[in-house]
Amino acid sequence: MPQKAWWKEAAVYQIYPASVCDLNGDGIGDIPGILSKLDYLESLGVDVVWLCPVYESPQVDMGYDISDYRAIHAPYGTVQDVDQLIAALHKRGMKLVMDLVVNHTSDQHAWFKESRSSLDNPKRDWYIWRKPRWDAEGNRQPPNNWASVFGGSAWSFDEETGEYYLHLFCKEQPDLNWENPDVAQAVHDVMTFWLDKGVDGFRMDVINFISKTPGLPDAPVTIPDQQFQPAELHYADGPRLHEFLRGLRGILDKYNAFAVGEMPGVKEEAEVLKSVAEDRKELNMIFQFDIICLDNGRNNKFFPKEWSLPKLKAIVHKWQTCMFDNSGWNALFLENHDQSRSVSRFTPHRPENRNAAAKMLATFMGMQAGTLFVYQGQELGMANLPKDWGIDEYKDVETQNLYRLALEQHRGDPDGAEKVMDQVRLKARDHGRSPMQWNTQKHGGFTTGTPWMRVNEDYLHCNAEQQQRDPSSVFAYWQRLLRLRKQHADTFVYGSFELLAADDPAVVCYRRVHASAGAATVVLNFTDGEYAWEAPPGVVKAWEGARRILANYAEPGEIRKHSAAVVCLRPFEAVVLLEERKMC
Ligand code: TEU
Ligand code: CA
Repeated sequence: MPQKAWWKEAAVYQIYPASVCDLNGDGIGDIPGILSKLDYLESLGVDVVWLCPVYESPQVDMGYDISDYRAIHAPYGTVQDVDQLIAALHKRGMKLVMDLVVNHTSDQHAWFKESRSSLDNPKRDWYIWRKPRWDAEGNRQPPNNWASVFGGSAWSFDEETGEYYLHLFCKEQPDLNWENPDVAQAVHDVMTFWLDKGVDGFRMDVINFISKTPGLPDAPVTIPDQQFQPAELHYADGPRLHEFLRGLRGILDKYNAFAVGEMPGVKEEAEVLKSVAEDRKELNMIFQFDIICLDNGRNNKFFPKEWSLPKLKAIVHKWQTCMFDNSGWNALFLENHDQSRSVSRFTPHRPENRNAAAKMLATFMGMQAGTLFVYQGQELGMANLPKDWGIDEYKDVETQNLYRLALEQHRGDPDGAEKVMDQVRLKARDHGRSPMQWNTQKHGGFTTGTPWMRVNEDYLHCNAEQQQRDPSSVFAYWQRLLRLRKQHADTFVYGSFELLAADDPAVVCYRRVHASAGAATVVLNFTDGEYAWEAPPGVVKAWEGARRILANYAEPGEIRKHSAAVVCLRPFEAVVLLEERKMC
């Protein structure tokens, strides 16, 4: 049985500050706007708010390029506004988690400006500088073949000092050199600054990228038709990662603060456990990427990849049982600001079944063991941007870069442009970044000005105000789900996990079992059609006898008995059946 902790039972609501609520009419969401929505968050039933970066930033990558860790990006507000947010959340018994982006800074950060100013500047070694390589023709080349996550080389040349600097993301996001102990110290100081203000913890951006393979060797060539190669092998989970994480933990422990690490590219159980197993004293949990990379194809995410339900189930089973058996903990998420909307991506549906699909996905994730992360708008079943929007509506630097790269790679294919656009429509980060849809007023009530990004036109029938009034809405379903999870925490938070019907192509079925509190069975139809499911006998018994504590259809479904019992599931039907133990 996992040890109990507040953060295991918590539901975290992720906020993308630019897109929540614009209170002063400049078209950009702001912290006062967030403050005006705390009643809404409290009524949803979440416990923690994770605020994406609000620090001073040139906004090349929407605030993930920070130029001052102790100042707030002016359009979002001031440090005093954050103080107020902390106080207002604490007054409600809620907590605030800030984003900590310390693999890299902005190139406009004072540290980098100093670093690039001369070869012997004391901050030179705070970033990763290397001399050029020269090819056989005498052309200057980057120091190695690593590709940036956003496409192209991970190195940029600095004319002034004649060296390249490393940037795993945009060229405006130079990587910090964690080999220099002053860098770790500076990061610890930033953490202390915010923890002293009362922040309850951090979500740590690409935190497993901070230790690189010494010598920065070339990555193996895995994409032969591309000059620069994926190099996670050399920068994800490097040799000193866990030493650095324990350093961060030292600061967190002084405040009993919480940490969730974002860790793209870690797939091995043993490696993940090093970061999250309780006795390791590193992080509370990490974001693991298996599910959200399920449909990313060759070369980059704008190439398609078929995925199947058994594959998805195998991933869930792997991480659910791994954490239970090894005193680790999962962070449960299907959406964030880097992903498209789950209802569009994982459950292609007819329009009339959209809400059922959104509720089914909520159930799928919400009944698993782990800390639950809800991304703004997910609680309304917000969907991807309309299909007829052109590439110009997509503002994200990753979308624009990878789109161009994918087009190049489809050179000569007359359908290339359309193929790439199909993937953009399915997976671009922009889908998760469009403004919140509050009501039926212009721009969905997000702003009285001109929104920085166009509001999804479906706000007229998908918005918070209508859903708050409607007991059959996706919002009301999430409210129930979050309440039930708390009420039956022994089963849903701490219980064991058992996957049934692992190979069924349409149904997800799992059981959560707690020795004394009881057991629950979750049945989910992942298809847009009716499905006659030959259910295992135990499930049939539960279906007939147990209490339906959560369901996305009002009336129970029918069971037909032929040779075996067949449960007739309706499109995207979701049912949670609870067998409570009788107390004697
Ligand atoms: O994301 C890290 C990351 O790996 C993403 O680039 C992700 O894989 C990709 O966007 C999926 O399409 C973090 C932040 O969450 C992201 O917003 C930042 O752009 C990135 O780091 C750089 O800070
Ligand atoms: Ca504003």
